[in-house]
Amino acid sequence: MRVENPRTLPAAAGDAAAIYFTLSNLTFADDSLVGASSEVAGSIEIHRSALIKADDREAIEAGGSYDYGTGEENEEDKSELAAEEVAMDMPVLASLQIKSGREIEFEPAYVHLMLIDLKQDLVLGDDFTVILHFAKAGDVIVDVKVVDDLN
Ligand SMILES: [Cu+2]
Repeated sequence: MRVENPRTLPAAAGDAAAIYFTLSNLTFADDSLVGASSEVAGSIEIHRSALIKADDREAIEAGGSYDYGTGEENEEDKSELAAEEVAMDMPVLASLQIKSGREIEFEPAYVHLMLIDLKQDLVLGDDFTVILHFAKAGDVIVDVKVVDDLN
């Protein structure tokens, strides 16, 4: 599994925060992200953005075969979308399939990991560790950076 550019926006202790990155399954097996954990949060959930068009939801849940492409959403300000996501009630996914050879972009208006009940402030310029749990690949340790611009 390869995780590129893991990032989040500044946030305050007690709040929630969304994490974004590019996930690539470089293994020869289909796999699933089944959860994540971090010392900075009470829990971490896999969220599907409520901003996603209803027609696309089924494809996402079927296993990372959804081609989100370069739709109109991408041209909007991602940081703004991320703030919107944190304020929303978002559907929780029990797991997210990623097929062998596939890449999934975790990004605003698509899917993200949500840090619930932050134990500390996330300060611009800081970084922190998140462990991604995969059904087959096991644990993958990720260093998430706190940025002011998600693009
Ligand atoms: Cu969320």
